[in-house]
Amino acid sequence: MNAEPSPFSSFPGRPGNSLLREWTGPMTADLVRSPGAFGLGQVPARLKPDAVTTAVCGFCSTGCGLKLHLQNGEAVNVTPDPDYPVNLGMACPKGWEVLAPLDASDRVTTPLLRNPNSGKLEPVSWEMAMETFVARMRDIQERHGAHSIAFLSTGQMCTEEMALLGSVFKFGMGGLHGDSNTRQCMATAHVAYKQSFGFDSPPYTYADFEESDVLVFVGANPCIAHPIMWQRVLRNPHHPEILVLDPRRTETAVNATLHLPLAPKSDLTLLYGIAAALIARGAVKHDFVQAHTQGFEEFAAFVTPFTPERACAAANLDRAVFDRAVEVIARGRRVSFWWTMGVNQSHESTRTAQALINIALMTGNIGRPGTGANSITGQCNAMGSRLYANATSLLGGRDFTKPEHRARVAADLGVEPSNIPDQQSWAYDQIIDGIDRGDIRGLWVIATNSAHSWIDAGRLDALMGKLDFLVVQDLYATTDTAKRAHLILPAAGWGEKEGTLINSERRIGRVKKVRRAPGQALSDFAIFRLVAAAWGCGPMFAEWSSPEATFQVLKRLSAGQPCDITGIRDYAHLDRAGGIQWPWSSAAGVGVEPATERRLFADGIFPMPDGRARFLFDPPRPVSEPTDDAFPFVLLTGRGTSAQWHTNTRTSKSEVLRRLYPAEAYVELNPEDARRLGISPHSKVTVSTRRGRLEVNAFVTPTVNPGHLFLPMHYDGVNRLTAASFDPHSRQPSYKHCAAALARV
Ligand SMILES: Nc1nc2c(c(=O)[nH]1)N[C@H]1C(S)=C(S)[C@@H](COP(=O)(O)OP(=O)(O)OC[C@H]3O[C@@H](n4cnc5c(=O)[nH]c(N)nc54)[C@H](O)[C@@H]3O)O[C@H]1N2
Ligand SMILES: Nc1nc2c(c(=O)[nH]1)N[C@H]1C(S)=C(S)[C@@H](COP(=O)(O)OP(=O)(O)OC[C@H]3O[C@@H](n4cnc5c(=O)[nH]c(N)nc54)[C@H](O)[C@@H]3O)O[C@H]1N2
Ligand code: SF4
Ligand SMILES: [Mo]
Repeated sequence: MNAEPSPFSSFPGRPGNSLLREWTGPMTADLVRSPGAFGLGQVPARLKPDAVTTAVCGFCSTGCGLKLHLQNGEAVNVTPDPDYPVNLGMACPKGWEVLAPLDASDRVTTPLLRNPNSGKLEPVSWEMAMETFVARMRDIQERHGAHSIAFLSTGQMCTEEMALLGSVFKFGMGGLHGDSNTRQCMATAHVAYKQSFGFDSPPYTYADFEESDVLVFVGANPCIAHPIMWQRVLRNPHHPEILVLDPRRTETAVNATLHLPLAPKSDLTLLYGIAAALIARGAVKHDFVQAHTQGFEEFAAFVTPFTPERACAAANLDRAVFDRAVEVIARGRRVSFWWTMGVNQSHESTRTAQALINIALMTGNIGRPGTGANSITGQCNAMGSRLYANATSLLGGRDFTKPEHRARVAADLGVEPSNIPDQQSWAYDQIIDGIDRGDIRGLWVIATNSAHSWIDAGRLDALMGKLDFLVVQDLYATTDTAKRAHLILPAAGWGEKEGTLINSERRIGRVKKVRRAPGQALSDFAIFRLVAAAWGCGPMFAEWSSPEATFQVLKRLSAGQPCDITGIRDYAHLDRAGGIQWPWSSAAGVGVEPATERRLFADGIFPMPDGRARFLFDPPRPVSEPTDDAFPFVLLTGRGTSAQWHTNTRTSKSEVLRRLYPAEAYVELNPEDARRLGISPHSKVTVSTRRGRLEVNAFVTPTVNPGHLFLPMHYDGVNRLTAASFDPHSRQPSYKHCAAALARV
């Protein structure tokens, strides 16, 4: 491997090394002892809890508060927290079952190294794992350059962990390219907000769900994907109008007052048409536009040709439905616009998100209760990864390319400015193209299952064979990605570690160690510390000694940024306050406590140098793969049930959740298409595209329109069908459009 003395020789990883002792280390210390206060009825004696603590859920970005019922310090049960401001005592099935994935029989409990002779993964010690990691990555760097190694990370670990990973990799290991699954998910919202507002700032608070008189959901299915946010909508006392723009008649669309079943990827044209019609109706709040925005006149001129006829033709909508939508938005006093993956995952997603932002700005629906252009995030810590992962943005929402930003971070961290890269990382797709060209030879994948979730996964699968060294850090060695690894690092999961997550409304909440990780699995935080020590850059991160110490480092880095959190004292403060939304600056003054629900831009001032939000727009573009005679269907993908999470590595481990979703993959198709093709319900069909084919069960339902197919993303092979196409600004994949064919088996 390496002819030089092992870099490991200076590694303090001998028996007794504190870094390696974590699996026997203490559990969350600040447990509230309240025996018998749970009202749980008859709990088996074996599981009788003796204490309770709280944490936020580790699945979706709603960030529900959970009560963890403990026996001898270990969580034995979970109930929703009635006192947490997010969920007010509610939880979805995944929240109730959040402990189940930890007990799975296929948890990986030691590092595993592939034996080059047998080709098998074999258990090794952490010392051996770290020695191999450092030697192989260093060797690749020596032969192919410092930037020939890369990481792909996640929106599903704690902020402290993400920040440590990005910092160790970029400041300590000399790497440049690192991105995460947040690219698949929130890159569009990040770029859209940054360009329009000056900073990646979702403006809302969940109270807005209850305070709107009009809610417009675009490409979002909260009934399935964010069920507790939807519960907040149901608590709205104002009998709100609910508009849903979705090609499918989703569970959310069924509950709307008006469903716009628009043609896939016609959003941009339709939203420009709606904007033009609102302007024509005189629905513009000129005072607000004049005082707080820039570029409205150009925008108004640009959208003028988007007549109702043109918008309805592009979106295949009835004129009456279009007119009604315009009227409802124009008349609304508190209109909120919510979007999720139907917008973010498109070939022109950034401009589509900004089309919504433009409508909110011009109608003055921002900064007031019940308003906003509101991107709903997906993963439990998507927001943390946007601000603090040090992957594509420099720590604290800064830019790697700005010398003053690098200088500030260098000073705050006490590292040499020259240690901070002065270039942007490649985006996820560019890292993968780099593997194809041979520019990326070593890849470290953390808490994401790329082999299943990346677009055009067949290509990625082939390219993984080109890597000299693939490291996968996960809870399980059984994921599609882990099966390809040369080295597997066993990670502790949610509930087995400490740290914080940031939810959709910018609320920072705590995760606690209420379970011991199995075997020698370590928290991601501890693994990154081990890597730093083994690499020889440990001293650079001396101050990052624990998650809570790291939180203090991140506070310092946030000072003066729009995401300032210097006013949050420590973890205990988060507990006491029921989570705290950013920003919360120390400038508020000693003893001043943050209000429970806070929205941004109440003063109309945006984080631009001139304080004004921008109207941004571009002409709509054609999709990359239109349908044709051979592939006549549009293939849509997304979430199938509230019990399935992404690639199903975690949710499939719960017996309860398994009963709540179909065991076998299925495709939703319209009865008309089924009749035409002679497909009977529940029969086997193949869905094929130019890239692959998949055999699934037919689920015949009028909720999808004729000519459309919907595949839930949770089953193997879905992304072998999808076509790699990206938004040019955010480089987010367009998962929800490609041409497909359907046939009986
Ligand atoms: N149960 C469960 N919940 C989850 C997740 C999960 O895996 N399972 N994942 C979490 C994550 S990371 C995310 S990002 C969110 C995603 O949450 P959502 O975005 O709400 O979920 P999706 O089903 O991916 O997509 C939403 C809708 O977009 C529609 N759509 C497709 N194409 C178009 C289009 O061209 N225009 C419009 N307007 N709509 C279109 C689809 O029909 C779909 O109903 O969910 C989070 N919550
Ligand atoms: N066709 C299609 N594809 C899609 C989408 C779509 O709508 N359609 N949506 C996209 C979106 S929005 C997203 S967010 C992605 C999600 O895609 P992925 O991130 O690939 O999906 P997950 O199944 O959540 O993978 C997370 C992995 O991390 C592991 N893990 C969980 N917790 C921890 C932890 O604490 N530490 C470590 N080290 N590992 C952990 C899990 O076991 C799992 O293997 O999928 C994208 N792919
Ligand atoms: S809605 Fe999201 S955060 Fe709340 S319990 Fe369900 S998965 Fe967890
Ligand atoms: Mo996502």
